[in-house]
Amino acid sequence: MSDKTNLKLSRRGMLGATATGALAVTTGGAGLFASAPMAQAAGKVNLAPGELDEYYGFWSSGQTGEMRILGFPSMRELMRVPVFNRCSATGWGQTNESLKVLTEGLTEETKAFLAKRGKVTYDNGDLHHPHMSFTDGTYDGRYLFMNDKANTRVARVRCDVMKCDKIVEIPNTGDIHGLRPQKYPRTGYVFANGEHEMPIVNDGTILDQPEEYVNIFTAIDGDTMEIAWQVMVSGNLDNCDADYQGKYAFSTSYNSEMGMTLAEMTESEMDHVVIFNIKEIEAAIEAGDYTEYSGVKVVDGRKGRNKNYTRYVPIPNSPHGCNTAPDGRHVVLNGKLSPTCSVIDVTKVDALFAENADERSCIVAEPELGLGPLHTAFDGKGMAYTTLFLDSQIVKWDIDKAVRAYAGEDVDPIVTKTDVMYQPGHNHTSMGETREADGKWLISLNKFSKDRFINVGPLKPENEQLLDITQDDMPVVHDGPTFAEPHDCIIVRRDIVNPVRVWSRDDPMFEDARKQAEADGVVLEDGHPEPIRDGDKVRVYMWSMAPTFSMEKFTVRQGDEVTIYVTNLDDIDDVTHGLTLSNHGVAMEVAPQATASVTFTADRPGVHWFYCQWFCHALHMEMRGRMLVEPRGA
Ligand code: CUK
Ligand code: CUA
Repeated sequence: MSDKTNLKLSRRGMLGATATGALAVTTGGAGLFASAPMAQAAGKVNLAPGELDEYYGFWSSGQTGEMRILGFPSMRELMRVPVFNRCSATGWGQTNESLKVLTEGLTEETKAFLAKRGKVTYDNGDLHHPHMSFTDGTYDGRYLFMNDKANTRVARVRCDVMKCDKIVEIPNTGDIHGLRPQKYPRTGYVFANGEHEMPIVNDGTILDQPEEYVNIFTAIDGDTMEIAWQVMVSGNLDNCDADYQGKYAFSTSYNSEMGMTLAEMTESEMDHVVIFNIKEIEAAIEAGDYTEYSGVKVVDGRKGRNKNYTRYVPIPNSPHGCNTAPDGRHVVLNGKLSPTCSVIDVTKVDALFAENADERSCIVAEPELGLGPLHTAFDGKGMAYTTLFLDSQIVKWDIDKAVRAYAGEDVDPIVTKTDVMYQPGHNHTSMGETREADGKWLISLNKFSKDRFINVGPLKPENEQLLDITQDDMPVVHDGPTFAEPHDCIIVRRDIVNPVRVWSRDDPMFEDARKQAEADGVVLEDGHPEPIRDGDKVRVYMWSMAPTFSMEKFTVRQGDEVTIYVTNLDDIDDVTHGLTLSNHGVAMEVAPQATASVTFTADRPGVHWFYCQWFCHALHMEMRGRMLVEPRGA
């Protein structure tokens, strides 16, 4: 630990939670704590009440399965967007609108498997990597894409309403991990890494024959969310990124040994990064050089099979993060088991595809940075920031110096190191994954918080720390706990993201509800005074307007399959209603101008209250009604 970090630690210790405040009131150079003159600071962390953030942060949540929206740099959690999880507040996983999203992209085989367990979809997920769509190398505010490692899916969130509108299961592979959208010319493809190897036809014919297993790289069409193509590769795919030319994608790959045990997986000194040649793969699809599995065209890009679709560049053992620099030229592959990062120069990749090319000729730097490099972020000014998991540090290093050192010059690329608390995984800079990286902020997503917060029991939050990278010693200026387990995030300038304030009445999200209403001769906005009976199916159409539902009561028979449609006629900002039906496990959110619906079996005779569970009005408690269930045979 350097003297500098010691000083910083003791300063933090002395000032406790007010360290940031101290920075804000200290002016130019005076006193012990004045290493950070205000004029240099990236901006305000502690916003006054009513002040708005400069950036949106889109956070993953790992095994919680949702996406979170934070105001950044204040780190205030603004919203949770359910995606792969079941949400009690919004009814995600229960409303017909969400169930459509959650079921339509599953394979027939998965649907049949779930049906035997009495389910229509999974209700857990493991969401690691949220990334926004790009146009011309920067975020365009259309969509966010994200992976589910737990159940091998990829989801899309619409940025206009901040709701998930598509989820697709990826066939032929196991456990989607790394995910990145194409940066240029636009997204385009969303690239998704299958992490765990398995037989491509996984029907039990091949079991304990690992030599028959394969790994799969998938390109999804971000506009349709259909699978464009897949590439069969050698080695487990971990993280990926795309270049700024629209030519290549890169995936770090550990376990090139294709081993099953830890010893086997880490046996050789070198693993590799796989480089995908997008034009060549598209040409292969065009020319018919593929095999179709589960309706997807799969190109064989395994090591030593076909020379045009992929290249395997040897890099040290078990690389993890894969990060393209905003300079459009360098791709950093983080060593994990190796204390190094390997740097690819994309201008040297074309030559790799020539015959007899030196397989490491695109590597232009391999700086030794510290223990456990996992992920790297960039400031757009030539500096890279790498998390050191084992050292619990962020190391700032100079890409150009690293390249020169690799070429033999006697220069040290390491600029400075800052301690973080503790064990950082991903880190991220403001706009850092785009051409418009602005070099203001860096967030370190630390896996362990240990003693940083009051104890909440054996299960602890993580700790996310904000570093001001406009200052040379990049001090930590904010601590914030998070629940399981944001792996990754992106920080997007707020002018890029423009969500609507109320739903549009013709939104495709409730198209099915509108069609059903039309078939029943009902206008959704008008509701219908009585339930509409269709055999033992009953449809109830009501509207909501604070503080009432259009129906004070409705009557159904025991055993009826009941669908309740609620259309929220309020078009005032923020007047969200909900419908909770007591003792039926039924609850949903209905935001302004939205329609939402839920289907259940009315199997409990008697009086059941439904009420609005989103506080909407002084008379919110009075916003309620009765469902009367006649006993069977009455
Ligand atoms: S992985 Cu979590 S620390 Cu899934 Cu992005 Cu590296
Ligand atoms: Cu409507 Cu509360």
